[in-house]
Amino acid sequence: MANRITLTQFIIEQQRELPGVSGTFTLLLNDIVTACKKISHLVNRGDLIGVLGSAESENVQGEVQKKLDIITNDIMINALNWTGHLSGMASEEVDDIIKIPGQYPKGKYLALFDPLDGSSNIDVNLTVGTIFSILRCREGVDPTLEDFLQKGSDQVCAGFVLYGPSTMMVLTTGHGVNGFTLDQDIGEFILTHPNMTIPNETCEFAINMSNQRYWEAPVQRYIDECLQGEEGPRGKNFNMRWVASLVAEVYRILTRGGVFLYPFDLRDPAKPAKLRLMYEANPVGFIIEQAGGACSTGRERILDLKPTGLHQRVPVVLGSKSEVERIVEYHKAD
Ligand code: AFP
Repeated sequence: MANRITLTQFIIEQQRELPGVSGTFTLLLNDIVTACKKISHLVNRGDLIGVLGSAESENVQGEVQKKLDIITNDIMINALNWTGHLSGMASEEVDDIIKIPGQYPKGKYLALFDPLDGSSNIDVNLTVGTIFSILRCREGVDPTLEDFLQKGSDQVCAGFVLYGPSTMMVLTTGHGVNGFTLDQDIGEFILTHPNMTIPNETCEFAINMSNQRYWEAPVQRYIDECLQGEEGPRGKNFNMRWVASLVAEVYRILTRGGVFLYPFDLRDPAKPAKLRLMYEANPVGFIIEQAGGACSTGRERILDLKPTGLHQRVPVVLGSKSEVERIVEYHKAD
């Protein structure tokens, strides 16, 4: 008990080792932590405080919003817009970039977030999460869209908070991946999962099989070989999982390996895939790579993509390195 390291202590100690660090980043991260603790409380209280169910509105992407999508978006914005650490924000729930109100100072970072990922799970009491990505920005300016459209490899920090049986934050600043569990009694995230590393070999895949008829040949081939098990070319049996909550899938892969695919599909030519690059694929891609895994569209490394829009969608294949490399090989051979 005496040696428990809090998230704040961990970040301060990590930042001390870096030259020229001002401490602003630690403060920004604390703002995010505060917002996520509030969200954790609401998710946990659920119907007792009437926050479940549909808001009967649509977000910018035409998806039906849950009440909690709107509430959590407001929590994130209101926790971050006044502190002076950010120059701007972007959210899954908001069409344009979110400006810092004129009365507040502007900082040197941009925050992008999905305030409640997996929110279609909220009414069935399954795991949901908040995903965030931090980028650098020209200090003190009103950022333009172009300032946000940075490659995933330029992220300063990425993380997600998992509202599951326990509330956890998984974080990288480019020096490995660490997991922290919220101690509800003292209201602090405690380092419980240092140096998270993805096992390279795996026998588990995650994909929404109901979309099978829309997949391209390389993904059909990969999944077909997994399904053939011991009798097929892989010579081993595979297990399958699909939570429909990216944070839960990524957390499982961080702890016991596996591969997750939300691949390119032919359902709707306007949507090459489902997941969003800037506040879903990039942050989880950074985390996965920092934990020794890989993250690709099937054809390109996700973190190398030059974004073209705030809400751009990308195919995602992530997880244990050898499996992702195999899927990339199948795409090359196609
Ligand atoms: P929601 O936030 O709308 O529930 O979407 C969650 C998500 O973006 C991601 O977390 C899941 O991996 C994926 O969608 C699940 O998609 P399907 O519902 O098509 O399986």
